[in-house]
Amino acid sequence: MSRPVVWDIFCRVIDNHGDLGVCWRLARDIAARGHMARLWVDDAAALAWMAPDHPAGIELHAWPETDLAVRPGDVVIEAFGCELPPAFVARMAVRAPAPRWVNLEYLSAEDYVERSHGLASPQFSGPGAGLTKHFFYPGFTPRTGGLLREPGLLETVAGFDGPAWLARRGWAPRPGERVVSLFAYANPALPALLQALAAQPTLLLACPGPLQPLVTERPGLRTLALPYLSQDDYDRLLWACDLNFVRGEDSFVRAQWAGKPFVWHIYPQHDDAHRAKLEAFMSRASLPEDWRALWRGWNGFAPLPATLSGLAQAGIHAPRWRAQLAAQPDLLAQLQSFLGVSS
Ligand code: TRH
Repeated sequence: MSRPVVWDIFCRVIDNHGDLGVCWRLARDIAARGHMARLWVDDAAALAWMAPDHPAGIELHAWPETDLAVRPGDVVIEAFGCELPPAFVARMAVRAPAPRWVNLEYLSAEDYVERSHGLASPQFSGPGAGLTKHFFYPGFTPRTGGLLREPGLLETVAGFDGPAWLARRGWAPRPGERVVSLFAYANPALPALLQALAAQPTLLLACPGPLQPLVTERPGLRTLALPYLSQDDYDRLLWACDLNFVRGEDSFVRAQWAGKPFVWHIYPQHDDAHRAKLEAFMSRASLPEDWRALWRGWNGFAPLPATLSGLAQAGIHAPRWRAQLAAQPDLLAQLQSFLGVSS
């Protein structure tokens, strides 16, 4: 395929910020590699804080409610199973050559991901009859699609001066304080966590969300309520902190690239399906046992441990796990080779 390659990314915001967060990162990565990304989204409001600067190479569009006279791109990404507008699919079906059509799935460490990654779904009826959609699964092993990791990310993290950045933002810890970020869903374990954090002088930087108004200070624990940051600054926050509490999908991945200890608040599902997903990741990453106890406690599957006794070991584990992940090609590089799209 000759350059520049045009990628259409379709995103529906179900709830929270992960759907858009992942799609925006993908669009940025595409643009950074010299391609063109058109992001079609039904609710772009969060981009006001997540992405105040729009880099060249990205076009932002409202979700097309009616047919648009637009030629579909070389690649069409249907994010997280959002259903593409039928009129757009009809245009895909008459485009020559046909666009490559990919359903980008949610991230999981479960075994089914390796089995399902790359599967084809030929379309026998409807406006896309004749096209073939492929399922592309992000993941943590070589037989998955990998994780988004823009070129140069780890070098940037390595050269980052966290204390200076925190000081510039006005969020510097006092001497002897550790710095912890908190981004989470509603969580009844919050009081127990605050107590455990206070066992050692801690500055807790609370991101917007349901827990932010509930975070209270006590001896040993100072807190600051942060505003919503841009994705770039949120990344820097993760790199600057000694420990990060993250949630969902995108912040969870970015915490792994930060190479710092982190605790994942998994997106809760009604049937408790998230429990198997949590366990699958913990064993895939070979998390230290003490640290797993904290993860289970934070996710409501066990009482929260009274202390963060696994923190030191988690600090050794995190950069090793990052190095293991970094040995695999990143998600966009894998997508490109899967689709035969030049970079
Ligand atoms: O917001 P989330 O809980 O999103 C979730 C998950 O993706 C979940 O899997 C999905 O099913 C659900 O959405 C619909 O957490 P996540 O994935 O970390 O997304 C948050 C995004 O917001 C991420 O891109 C980081 C970004 N962010 C900022 O840019 N600035 C900030 O200050 C903060 C706190 C987050």
